[in-house]
Amino acid sequence: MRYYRKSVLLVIIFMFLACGKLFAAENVALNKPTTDNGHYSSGSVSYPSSNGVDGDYDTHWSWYAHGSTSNPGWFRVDLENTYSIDQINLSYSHDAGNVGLTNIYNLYTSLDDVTWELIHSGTLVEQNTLGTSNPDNITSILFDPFEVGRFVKYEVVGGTHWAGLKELEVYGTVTPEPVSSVLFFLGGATMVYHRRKKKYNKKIT
Ligand SMILES: [Ca+2]
Repeated sequence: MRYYRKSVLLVIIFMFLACGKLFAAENVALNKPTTDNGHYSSGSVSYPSSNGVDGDYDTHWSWYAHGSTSNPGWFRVDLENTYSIDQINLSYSHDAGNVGLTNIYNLYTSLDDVTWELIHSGTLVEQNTLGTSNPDNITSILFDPFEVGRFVKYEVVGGTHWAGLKELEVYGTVTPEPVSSVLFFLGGATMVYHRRKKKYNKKIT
């Protein structure tokens, strides 16, 4: 009976690990590789796409048409693994008090960095965030059911301000192995365990 209980406990632990539920929510886009279709750079001033995932709300990505509303401008992040994505946070704010200016945007996911699926569209509005409880103007987008992807792209397609973003944060869990594979593995491990136990019992009797 004791061995049976141990086996059941092992099964439960493996199932939790397979589902990624033992890990706390973390921003899986943080400091991951990025590319864009252009960013502003002049002398010592630069706003590369890496600024959009560096975890710092004081840095931002800005498209090369800095100061105009030409579109579309985009940057994408490689999560370096396939995730079940249940939340994306966008921090939109510029520092010059441009209250009311907007970015109309699309969010996409991709498994291969070639074929893209539109998962959300919206408008970010520059707010007067001084002295508010949301100083970084963070917009949270929830996905239920979750979206699956390895790459996430933020694309600005209109609005009254040049494309820019302080942070793109992605929350989710690594896409689990198919349940059939997990069960197959567990079944094999349990069989080996019981065979060894039987062999051992035979030896000592
Ligand atoms: Ca940043």
